Amino acid sequence: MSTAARSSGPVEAPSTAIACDIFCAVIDNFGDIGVCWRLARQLASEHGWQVRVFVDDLHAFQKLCPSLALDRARQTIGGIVVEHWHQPAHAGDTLDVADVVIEAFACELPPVYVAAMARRERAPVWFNLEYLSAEDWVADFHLRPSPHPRHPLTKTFFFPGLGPGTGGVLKERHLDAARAAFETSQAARAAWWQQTVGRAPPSAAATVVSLFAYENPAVDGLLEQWRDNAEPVVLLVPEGRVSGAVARFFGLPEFAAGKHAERGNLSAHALAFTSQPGYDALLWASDINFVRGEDSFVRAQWAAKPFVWHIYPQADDAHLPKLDAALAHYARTLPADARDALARFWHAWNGAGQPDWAAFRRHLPALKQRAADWAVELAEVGDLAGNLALFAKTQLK
Ligand code: TRH
Repeated sequence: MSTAARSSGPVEAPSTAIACDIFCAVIDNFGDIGVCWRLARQLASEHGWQVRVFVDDLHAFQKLCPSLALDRARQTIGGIVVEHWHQPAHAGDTLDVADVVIEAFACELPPVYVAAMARRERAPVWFNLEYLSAEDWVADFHLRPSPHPRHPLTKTFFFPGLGPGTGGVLKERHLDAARAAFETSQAARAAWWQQTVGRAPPSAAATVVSLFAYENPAVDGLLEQWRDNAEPVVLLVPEGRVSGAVARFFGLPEFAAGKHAERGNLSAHALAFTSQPGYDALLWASDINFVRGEDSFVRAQWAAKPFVWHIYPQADDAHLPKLDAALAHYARTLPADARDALARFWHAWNGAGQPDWAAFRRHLPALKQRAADWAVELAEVGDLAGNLALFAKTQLK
């Protein structure tokens, strides 16, 4: 274990704790740093590791971690050292190589750092943490070693996934208890509504929908269907890429945090982008969650509510088989008609056809039950941070 002088992790003493460096290059959006920060916090708080995060975009990071200072090259947040990483050469002020090195999403490590890894008396455990995919091939490639072409180092591919034999997805130990505490406390929910939109919770007849998505041509038709819905729909929209379309629908110049608009049976609130724990509460407060990318997609599964996924679009529609692979897991035990309605709705939300809210809504009881059952099934794959920590420890022995 590292005996280097680092700021201590919150659980174990610095001299015994495993030191871990996570390198994160933000491609766009929030998922890259969202996943890395969640992993960092879990490795520190649940496994007692001393974690350092190298990240090249503090602005994206600050959105989901408001206490981050934008002007500091190095800072410590909740026991985790955050380095503003100036790619590609920068590797921290001191070349202090960790026991475990995580290269997130195939970002390239600084060559000077890799050379220092090779010089280290004991080679670090080196992971390439991949993007999440529910496809079957993932289990075959998970934990495959890849020897470095020049240095005596081996990189291990760590594949998140939704099925057995994969690395699983991130899930904090306290998460289910926190969700249950929120869901069973009328006072907590009332306080959340008051704080978030300045109102009491909507009536039980209303359907509460959270909407986190990329720009999406299907949203216009869906807003119309919600406007014309027989029962009230309360829409909660964190400020972002879909906000422009919502503003246009209501004839507003923008739909910025704090704004509220109504048409027919649709009542919409624009929310400020919150911290990651704040986003979980939004998912728990809603009946149906529209999520995107990777990390919010996972959080919606732990929220155990029906959800609709806007997958990150890739060139040549490479994302479509991934969408279907996720559906194959998630919808596996649904009755055929509910499964078809869900698949049609997800496909429409991702560019194929028009979303049919009435058809989706008709199957809500089955979708709710499946969402709850799926959260239990998915937990059986094990939490990603725990799976990674366990593998690293076997290598460090
Ligand atoms: O922001 P994203 O679209 O990120 C994507 C994906 O990660 C994708 O795989 C990757 O290739 C691409 O970026 C470059 O969606 P994602 O993954 O859901 O990340 C959003 C993060 O923001 C997640 O950690 C939840 C968090 N969040 C908050 O903390 N507060 C909020 O108010 C909201 C709306 C989100």
